[in-house]
Amino acid sequence: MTRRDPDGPPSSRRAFLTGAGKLTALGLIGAAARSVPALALELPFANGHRELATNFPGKGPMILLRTRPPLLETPFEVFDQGVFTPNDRFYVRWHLANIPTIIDPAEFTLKVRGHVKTPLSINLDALVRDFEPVEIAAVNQCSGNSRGFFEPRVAGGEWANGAMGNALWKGVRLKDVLDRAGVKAGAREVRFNGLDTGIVPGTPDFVKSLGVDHARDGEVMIAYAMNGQPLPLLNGFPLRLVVPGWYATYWIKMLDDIEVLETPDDNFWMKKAYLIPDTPFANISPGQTGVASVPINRMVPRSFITNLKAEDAVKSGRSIPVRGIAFGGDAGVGKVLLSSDGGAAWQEAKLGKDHGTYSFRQWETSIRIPAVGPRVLMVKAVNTAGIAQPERANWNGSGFMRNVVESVPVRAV
Ligand SMILES: Nc1nc2c(c(=O)[nH]1)N[C@H]1C(S)=C(S)[C@@H](COP(=O)(O)O)O[C@H]1N2
Ligand SMILES: [Mo]
Repeated sequence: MTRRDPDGPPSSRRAFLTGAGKLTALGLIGAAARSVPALALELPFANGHRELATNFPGKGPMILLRTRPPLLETPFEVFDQGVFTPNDRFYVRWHLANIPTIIDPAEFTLKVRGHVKTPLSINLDALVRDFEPVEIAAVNQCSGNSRGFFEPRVAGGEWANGAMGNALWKGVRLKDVLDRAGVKAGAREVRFNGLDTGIVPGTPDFVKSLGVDHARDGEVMIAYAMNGQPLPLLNGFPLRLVVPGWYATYWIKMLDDIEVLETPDDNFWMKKAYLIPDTPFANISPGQTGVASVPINRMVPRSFITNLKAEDAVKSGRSIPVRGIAFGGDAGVGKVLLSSDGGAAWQEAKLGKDHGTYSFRQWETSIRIPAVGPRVLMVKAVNTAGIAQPERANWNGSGFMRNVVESVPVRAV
């Protein structure tokens, strides 16, 4: 396929999307059938043995959690390589196994219907041509990122820390599309659906909703490009919702249907799944009952060391560079603090370029460990709203919203 300039005139932008469709001819089923991973790795928790898959369309080497529907984790070293996560290493998460393997961009339409004055059916050409393009850098993070580290352990996909990624998303404001349809007075929520469906009859379709004011905040967008390229099929080609600062469960992929609702959405994925305890950091004690729950929503701050990993040997008595990434959740990164003595003393790291409130932010500092022996490095982010990562891990039965201060035990030699 030829890569075209997404910033070019509408006809070339259309060609940009059209060209991308052909990539998908590879197909998902074929990829799964050929899935004979050659490499393996150990994630640092029980049952952490994983194979590395290299044969999913549009994807480089990815940690394989499940083939169908695909769950592919980003190998952690990718986060040391840049502030944006490359499309071919961006994690993948689907709930339902019927995922179109070929999408014809010329045939694709996005419907807007429900409690609106004028229902719309917009093709990709019109979406790109008729609405103002916008760009936003934002972290997409699965609610269950890092679930594998939960103690006591919980059911669900056992991700390490790679069910997240940062991209520069380009598309149109959801608000502009809703305004074109004309949301009627009395609208409560806006529901989003993609092209994927379940295989077993009666499987609830994967749909998610946002409050109408949130949907119209001017930040929520319908993205057609990611890091300057069409979305990979597995990340939602040709359109996905981007909900900056909110967990990725709302970021509906292969988005083809938007419905404005007059009543709160009581579908399975809003009322039964993706609920969190209504407590700070979604924290409860294991076994605790009777806690009210709410749909998962805003992200919380996190930070990671990316150039050192557990059990690495570092030289004592000299300056050692330490760097990593942080994000503020639904706010910017205020500061990043590093400890080289297990949390007794903290030093402020230097922050890298600011790509916007919802982006990863790189940080760097240096440490000097005086004597040989084991040492625990710790990193803590405080967001611009003053919320800091907790020093003790939060816990809930779904394994959501982990954001404890990360510890990296190293050996000074
Ligand atoms: N259509 C559709 N969109 C979806 C999902 C899905 O199963 N189907 N999963 C959601 C969840 S839970 C996550 S974590 C993100 C993952 O986005 P990614 O695969 O692009 O990384 O997609 C979201 N959007
Ligand atoms: Mo997710």
